[in-house]
Amino acid sequence: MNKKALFGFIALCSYMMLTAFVHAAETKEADKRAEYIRSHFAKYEYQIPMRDGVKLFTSVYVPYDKSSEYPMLMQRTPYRVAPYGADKYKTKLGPSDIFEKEGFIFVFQDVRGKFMSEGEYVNMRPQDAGDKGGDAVDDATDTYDTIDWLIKHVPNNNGKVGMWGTSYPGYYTSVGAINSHKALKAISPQAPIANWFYDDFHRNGAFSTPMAFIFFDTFDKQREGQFAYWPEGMKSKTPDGYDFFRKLGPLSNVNKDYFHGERPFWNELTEHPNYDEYWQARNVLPHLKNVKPATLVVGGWYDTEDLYGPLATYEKMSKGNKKDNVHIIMGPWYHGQWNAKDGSKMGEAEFGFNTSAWFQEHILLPFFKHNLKGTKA
Ligand code: PG9
Repeated sequence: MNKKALFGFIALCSYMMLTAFVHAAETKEADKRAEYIRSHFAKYEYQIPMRDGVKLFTSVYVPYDKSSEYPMLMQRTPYRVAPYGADKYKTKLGPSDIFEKEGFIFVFQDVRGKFMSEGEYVNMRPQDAGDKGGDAVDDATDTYDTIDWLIKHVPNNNGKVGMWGTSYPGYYTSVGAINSHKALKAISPQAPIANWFYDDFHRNGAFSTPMAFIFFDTFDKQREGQFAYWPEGMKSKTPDGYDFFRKLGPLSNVNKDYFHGERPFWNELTEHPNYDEYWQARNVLPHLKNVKPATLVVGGWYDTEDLYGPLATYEKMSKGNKKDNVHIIMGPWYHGQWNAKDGSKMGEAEFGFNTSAWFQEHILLPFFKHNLKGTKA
């Protein structure tokens, strides 16, 4: 073997050993975090009744330590609160382990019509229960009813609730601020969907076929009752997405060849190609005024899914408010990277420090501690 080949071989072996070492260290750290959660939190599962009788499945993790009462940090999500079963634990509860060690009660809820919750799912449900009155429901009333039940039933809570969530869960966080429950003291809508026509599905008016096709293949599969598994998507016939969508032909071929009319929201998307009343009814921004909870909107300048949402949400919430309780932080992040382990770079661009860890430790955790525990900001 000549010198050049030998050097290359040594370099390759060194790289593979380093990668294996880093992977082993990360796995060890993840196992340690999961073990901390299992040994420090009791898990409860509830079916919480809404005002119309529909029950929403909710997992709650309560610190075993009873030396003080704890605020609740809640996520309402359409993406599953798995694992299900009081003996099966999540391996992460907060954005990072400093939230679990700080001490909160962590709440995760399947939103109406999704997974183990009852009811009918409506994408970006129009927020109109307030106009209808009585036991009319929408995502805001479900949030209100959930919080009201939690503070009355969850052991050792201090009567204060925070919400956080990214993307679609970010939308459910924003909605919590509509006619909000008085116990909801702090919300952090992160890359929240605000107006779906502009957020994920159109760029300068052009429909994002791949985003919608791939997402609704599984997300919009209709269900017969509650289930815990993520629906299986169709098997791709090619690894080349560009080639697949190029050969797809007219949009009508999606139902003809793939969905066969069985994805209702896909049908609605394609029946409303322009920003008409259908989309306007799903725009949550007009409802985000007189926001009472302290609010920290989060977004990433390199977010290719929801950059519109955080900027529009902040503008609407802050302009519509008399109090100075709405703030925003934008960073050099892709979609959700602010809650990831590594925020030190974006492709070739190095930032010189871990921006995500800095955000979690110096911005998000102090925000919730101050507003939910009264800690000095
Ligand atoms: N807003 C993100 C998304 C939703 C639907 C399709 C594509 C992206 C998200 O919730 O992740």
